[in-house]
Amino acid sequence: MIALESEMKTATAYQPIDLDFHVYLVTNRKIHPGMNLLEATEQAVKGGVRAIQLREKDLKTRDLLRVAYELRSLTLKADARLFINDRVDIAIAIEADGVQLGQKSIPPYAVRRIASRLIIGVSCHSMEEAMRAQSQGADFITLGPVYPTISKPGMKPLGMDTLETVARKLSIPVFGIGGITNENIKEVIDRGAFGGALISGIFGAKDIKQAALKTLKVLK
Ligand code: 3NM
Repeated sequence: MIALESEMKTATAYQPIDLDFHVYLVTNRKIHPGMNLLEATEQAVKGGVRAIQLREKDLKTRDLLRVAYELRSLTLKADARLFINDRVDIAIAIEADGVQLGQKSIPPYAVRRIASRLIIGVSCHSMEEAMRAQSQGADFITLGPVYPTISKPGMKPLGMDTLETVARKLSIPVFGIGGITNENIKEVIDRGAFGGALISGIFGAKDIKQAALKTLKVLK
């Protein structure tokens, strides 16, 4: 018999997983006009990025699915992880490595029931959301925005101190997001985060491959 939601909400039995990336690159095809998403992602992968999140919220389902297949093929060849924003159905269909859930998405404990293989990230914006995501079975979270960012205008930045407090409190990996660049990603990690998630710091660069190389190099 299916458990009641109240019984499933707290998920404590999951084993922590080992993530093998510290730079988590999020797509936005609109910030590299003149280069399509596949080409731009290929450049980033050539520059050493090993985790991509497909986040193209305005694409229609079939267009998103087509891009997801293309990125799956690319990331498999490069031994890189691929996460799909919000769309668990597409993540399952293309055999992605994981999903990135929002606060209004299907929650982690429910994803486990339909796709136990998927790695589950949850986007959080406060200590409360972070604690809840962890207790509901997230494998990792992103926390932000850490800094002001053109990619999320109007959102009040949390700052590095809040990132540090949350990262040190949680037992699952935390990625800082929002305004992360090669100039601050090392500090993000020094403050206790597992890594940094970013869009414009790599995809907003004229030379995406070089930007990726530079970002990975500062973490060596
Ligand atoms: N999520 P950039 S901030 C997609 O706070 C996203 O949850 C955020 O873009 C959050 O690296 C953000 O260009 C935008 O600042 C990240």
